[in-house]
Amino acid sequence: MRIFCIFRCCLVALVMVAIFALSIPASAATTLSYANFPPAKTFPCVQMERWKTEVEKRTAGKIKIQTYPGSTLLGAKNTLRGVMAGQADIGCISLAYHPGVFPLCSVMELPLGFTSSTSASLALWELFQKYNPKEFKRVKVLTMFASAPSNIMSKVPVRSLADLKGLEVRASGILSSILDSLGATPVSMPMSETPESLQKGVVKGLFSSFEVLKDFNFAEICRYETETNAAVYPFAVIMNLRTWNSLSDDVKKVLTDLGREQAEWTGNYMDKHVEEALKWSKEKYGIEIIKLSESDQAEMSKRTAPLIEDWKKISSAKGVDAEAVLNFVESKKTKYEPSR
Ligand code: DTR
Repeated sequence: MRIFCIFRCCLVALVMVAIFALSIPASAATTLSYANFPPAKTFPCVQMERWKTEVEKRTAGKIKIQTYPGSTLLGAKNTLRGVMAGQADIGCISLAYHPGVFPLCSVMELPLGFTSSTSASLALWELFQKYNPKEFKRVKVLTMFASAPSNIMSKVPVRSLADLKGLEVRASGILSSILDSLGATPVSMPMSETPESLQKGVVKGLFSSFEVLKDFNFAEICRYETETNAAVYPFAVIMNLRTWNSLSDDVKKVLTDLGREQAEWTGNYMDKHVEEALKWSKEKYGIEIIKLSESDQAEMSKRTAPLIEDWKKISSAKGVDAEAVLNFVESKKTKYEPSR
């Protein structure tokens, strides 16, 4: 009887251990949070979801990414601080929302004549790789990319530079200075605040890449699209340093290997999406595409050129070898621009 009792106790204990062991996954995945400011269907968030899928696949389930689009974890202007402080492990930032903070990489906000997001994204990523600028020393940069070139989307037609005079147009960073030099009245704000400002009439238009016509449905309110093919907006995807240091070497390698690939993927996605968005906007809202006259285009180049000199002065004062950086970006532009 006693032996039977001991046997029964052992059996129960064994079953309990087995149940416990089965309930623990072989190795628990680490979940990382990723904050992004604009709505889910815009390009910074589309690239975020693609990055998440690739990371989860390539780390074979070791890493899970919890994404937070639409400023649900951190907003446009506090993502940089929030990631440094560990409120999110990863965040996507638009450099133009932080004037003066990125003296070297802000070169990409200048009117340098990039005509595609792909070429600008690759140039930006390689610029970062070459200089590893100290402006990013408090975070780990995972990838970078740039928007497509910026154009004016407005409620009233802008057929010439004269039409732009005094018009309130939304932009950010050096792109606001570009508008200023063209005679507009720039109103600086993150993209996430733009829909409301357009609705309320605080601004009469915006200066950004054309894919927002569809992704924010701006084509409904801004029926006039003036091609300026002006500067792009640079972005960085950053990680908290403590999070980065806690990752295993194989995971770090996956993330490192993905950096350039992700920049190129995002550029390609963006360039194709701009075309789709323009087609959609023409069909749905009959938008008008306006081209500036050659003399206005020449005037634009003349008026915006001093911004490059201003950037040289400002960045040199912060220890940047401005001339070398500009030459480097020019050489990448020549390498990656689609031949026309
Ligand atoms: N206009 C720039 C960049 C940008 C272009 N498309 C989107 C979509 C969502 C957010 C930002 C952007 C900017 O505001 O940063």
